[in-house]
Amino acid sequence: MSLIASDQFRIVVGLGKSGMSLVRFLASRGIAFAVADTREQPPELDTLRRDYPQVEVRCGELDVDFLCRANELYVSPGLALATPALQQAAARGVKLSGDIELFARHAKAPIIAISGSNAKSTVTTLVGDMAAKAGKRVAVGGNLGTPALDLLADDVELYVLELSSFQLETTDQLNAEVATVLNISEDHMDRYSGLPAYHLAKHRIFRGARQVVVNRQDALSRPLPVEGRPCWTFGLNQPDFKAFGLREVDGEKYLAFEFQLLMPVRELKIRGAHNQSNALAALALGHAAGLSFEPMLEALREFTGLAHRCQWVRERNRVNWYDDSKATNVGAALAAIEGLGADIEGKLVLIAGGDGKGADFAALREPVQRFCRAVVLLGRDAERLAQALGDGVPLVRVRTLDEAVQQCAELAQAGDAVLLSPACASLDMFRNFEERGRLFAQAAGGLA
Ligand code: UMA
Ligand code: ADP
Repeated sequence: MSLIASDQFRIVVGLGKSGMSLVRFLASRGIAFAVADTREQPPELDTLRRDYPQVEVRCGELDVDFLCRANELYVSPGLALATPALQQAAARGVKLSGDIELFARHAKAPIIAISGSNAKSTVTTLVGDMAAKAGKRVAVGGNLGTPALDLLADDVELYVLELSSFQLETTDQLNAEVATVLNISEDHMDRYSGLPAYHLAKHRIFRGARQVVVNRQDALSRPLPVEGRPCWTFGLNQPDFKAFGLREVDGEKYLAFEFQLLMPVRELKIRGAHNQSNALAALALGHAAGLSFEPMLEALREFTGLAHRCQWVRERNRVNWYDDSKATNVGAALAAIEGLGADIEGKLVLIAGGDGKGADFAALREPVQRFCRAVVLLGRDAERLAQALGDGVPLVRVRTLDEAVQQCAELAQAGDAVLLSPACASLDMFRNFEERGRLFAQAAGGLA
C-alpha cells in the first residue's frame, strides 16, 4: 500500500489478534492502510508479512508524524488512549477509533452486547448457546474468542459480543439491539484514574441500544437514560414486571420470569449464587432478543461452565480442588470465595496473588477470614495482599505454583476445598490465566 497522506488512509495500531482482524477487514475491502506497534516483535508480525507483504509496518516507539498520515487510527484495546503519541495525533485532527466501532458500522444483524467486570464470558457463551438451540445462525466473540470483525458474514442472524471497557473506549455508537453491563467492581485500575472513569467507559455500551438489561442488585449497572427504551432486569431476589429472578415454592428454588416459574435451580450444572445470577442475565438478554424459553432452558440445563471459572479439578483425601484462575480481579475472587465457601462442609485453602493491576484488596479481608483456613500467597503483589488480609488467617508465602500446591495439600483437611482464585492477573508469572490454571491442575493432579 502506498503511503500517501489522504482522507482515506487508516493505520492499525497494535498487531495482536484484533489488529490482525482489522488488517483482514481493511484489505478485503480495498481500503489503504498501514500498521504500527510499539513492540519490536508484535505477535502477528510473521502472519502479516506472509499474507500481506505489501503492507507497511512500523515497529517500536510510535512516530506521531507517521500516525498523522492517517485520517483514522484503529487502536488496539491493549493500548491506553492516553498514550502520548495517540493523544498528539488526536490533537492534530486524527480520529481515534477501534475494531468494535468498525464492526458496528458494518453489522447487518442485531447485536447482543455484554460487558461488566465479571461473568462476561460465561453469560456471552450461554446466550450464544441459547440462540443456537433456538435455531439462529449466531456468531459469538469479541473480547472472548474470535475478534468481532472476523465474525462479520452476510448469513449471520444474531451477533453476541463480549466487550471490554478497553474496546468500548474506542466505540462511539454500537447501536446494539440489547446491551448490558452485568456488574461493576474495581478492575484495571492501572489504566483508569478511578472507578468513575472505568464506569464511564463500560457504559458506552448503551449508546444507541434499543433495549437494555439491568442488574437489580448493582445500581452501577443501570444506564442513566433508560426512559423510552425497554428495560429488562435480573437479580437473585423475586422478580416483578419485565424482571427475571428467583422464586421459592415448597422449599424448591426456581429461575423465574415475572410470576412464571421457568426451571428449578437444581437443574443447573453450574454452581453458586453468582452462576444463578448469570443464568438469569442470559435469560433476560435472550428474551429481549426474541428467543423463546424452551431452547434457552435446554441450553441452561446442558451448560457445564467454562474452563478456569470455579472448575472442579480433582478430589484427594476428601478435599476438592478448584481452578478459578480467571478470577483476575477482587470482585471475581469474592464471588468464588463466598459462593464456594458457603457450599462446602469445611473451609477453603485459597491460593491468591499475581499482578493486582493497582487494585485495593481490602474487600477480601472479611470473607477470607470467614471462609478460609489459610491463604497461600504468590506473585508480584503477594505482600500487598498480605497487608490487606491482616493476621486473622494464616498466610503462607511461596515462590512457585508447584510450591503453592504442595502447601495446600498439607494445609487442607477432609471436607475442605482448595481454590485457586488469585484476585490478580497472571502476567507477572505466566503467559495468561489459562496457563496458570493448566499448571495448577497439572500440579494438583500429580499429587500422590
Ligand atoms: N501492546 C503493546 N504495544 C502495542 C499493542 C499492544 O505493548 O502497540 C501490548 C499491551 O500490553 C497490550 C498487549 O500487548 O495489553 C495485548 O495487545 P494486543 O493488541 O496484542 O491484543 P489482542 O491480541 O488484539 O487482544 C485484544 C484483547 N486484549 C486486551 O484487551 C488486552 C483480547 O482480550 C481480545 O480477546 C482480543 O483483542 C480480540 O478482540 C484479552 C484480555 O485480556 C482476552 N482482555 C481484557 C480482559 O478480559 O480483562 C480486557
Ligand atoms: P469475565 O469474562 O467478565 O472475566 P467470566 O465468565 O470469565 O467473566 O468469569 C470470570 C470470573 O468471575 C470467574 O473467576 C468467576 O468465578 C467470576 N464470576 C462469575 N460470575 C460472576 C458474577 N455474577 N459476579 C461476580 N463474579 C463472577
